[in-house]
Amino acid sequence: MIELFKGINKIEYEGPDSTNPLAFKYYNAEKLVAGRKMKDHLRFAMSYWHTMTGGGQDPFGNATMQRPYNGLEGLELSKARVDAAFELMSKLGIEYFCFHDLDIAPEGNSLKEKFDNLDIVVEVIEEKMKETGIKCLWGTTNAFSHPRFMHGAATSPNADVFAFAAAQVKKAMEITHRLGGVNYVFWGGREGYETLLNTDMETELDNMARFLSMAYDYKQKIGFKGQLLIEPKPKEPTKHQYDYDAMNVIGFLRKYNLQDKFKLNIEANHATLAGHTFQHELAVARINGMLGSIDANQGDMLLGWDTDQFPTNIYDAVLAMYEVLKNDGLTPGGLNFDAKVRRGSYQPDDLFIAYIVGMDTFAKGLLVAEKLISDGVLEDFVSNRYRSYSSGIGREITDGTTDFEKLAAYAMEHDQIHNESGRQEMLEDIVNRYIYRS
Ligand code: XUL
Ligand code: CO
Repeated sequence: MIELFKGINKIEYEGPDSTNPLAFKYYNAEKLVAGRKMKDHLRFAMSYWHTMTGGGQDPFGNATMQRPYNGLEGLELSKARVDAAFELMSKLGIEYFCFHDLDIAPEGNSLKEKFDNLDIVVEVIEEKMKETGIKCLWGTTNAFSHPRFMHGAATSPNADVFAFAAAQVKKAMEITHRLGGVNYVFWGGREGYETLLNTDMETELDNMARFLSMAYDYKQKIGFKGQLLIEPKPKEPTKHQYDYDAMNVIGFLRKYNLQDKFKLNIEANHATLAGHTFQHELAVARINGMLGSIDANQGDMLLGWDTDQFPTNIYDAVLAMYEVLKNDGLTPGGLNFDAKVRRGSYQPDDLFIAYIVGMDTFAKGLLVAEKLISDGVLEDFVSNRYRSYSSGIGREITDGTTDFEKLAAYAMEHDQIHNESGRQEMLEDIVNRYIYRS
């Protein structure tokens, strides 16, 4: 095997005191945490699009990334990217990858050519998977970049586009199945609208449900066992995306009786764009039994768009892992770094350092969250806060043995209300202490 990322060796765990930027400080793959290996809690994945395909372009400037495959084109480029991807994952000890159909092979001049290209590259990927033991966390379809999707894919007013997108998902699902993928993601890149002046929202939503329902039927037909996931996002690229946030998607799935067929892939930066915390979105998915997988990244508090930065915020990582542990893990989901290095961080070692800090942040987040849970500090406080529902009138409310007349009679006798402090600052102090010490 020709080494592409020369000068970068396998990244090792050196512990919290290490100052080596190319070493893990907290991520110790084999370390047991609450009876499970760290790597099995975290199930880290590489995003093919940001890591291999993205070049650092932004609306004001061209690609900046210095990559070993720069200068190549077509299938030659795709194959070199496969080599680079598997070298990077092996060196970082990342055991999963996620991909869009368009990330791995050139678009070609026809649908047939597109599919032929995919078949060629998938064979190369399959070989590499065998050689390295690296697995596929999920596949997905890019039905948003090409101009044909300017008005949407499954929600396009043009039925030919609906059919094209169906053909693409069919193929991408077959590939994911062939590669042993354990999930399949639907992110509705252009499934939304710009103005209701030209949009029949009811038809578009019905069509989106029809599309997802046919996708599920096809999954059953080919015996693909992967979990289907929907990734909510409130805006960008459309002004209003239909899969706005977790609760919105859950409501949509329930309306069309699809709730048992799909789960959610929650992305941190999408949560914040929707005006929620990452933890909020994870908690909504979890309490509804729909937390499937995570796109781990972070946004910028001062910017209103999806900056897809590598996650470095320890506070958010702790609270995210708190939800993951309360969900008893994510399997078959994982933590996909849907993140890209900043445009100025153009050197190959920047890419490794970015993954390292993301992995370390979530490893530390896992350690802190596990301690918070095993000590029960937050859970005990919360359950005590709701104790009025375990006996007396509260118990009658939860048991469904009371009504408004009985409640009103009770309130007449108990109208001098006493509340207790919510102790938010005390709890924040506890979380801080666990971060400092764990
Ligand atoms: C876009 C986004 C996508 C999905 C997969 O914001 O997050 O990369 O994760 O299509
Ligand atoms: Co994403």
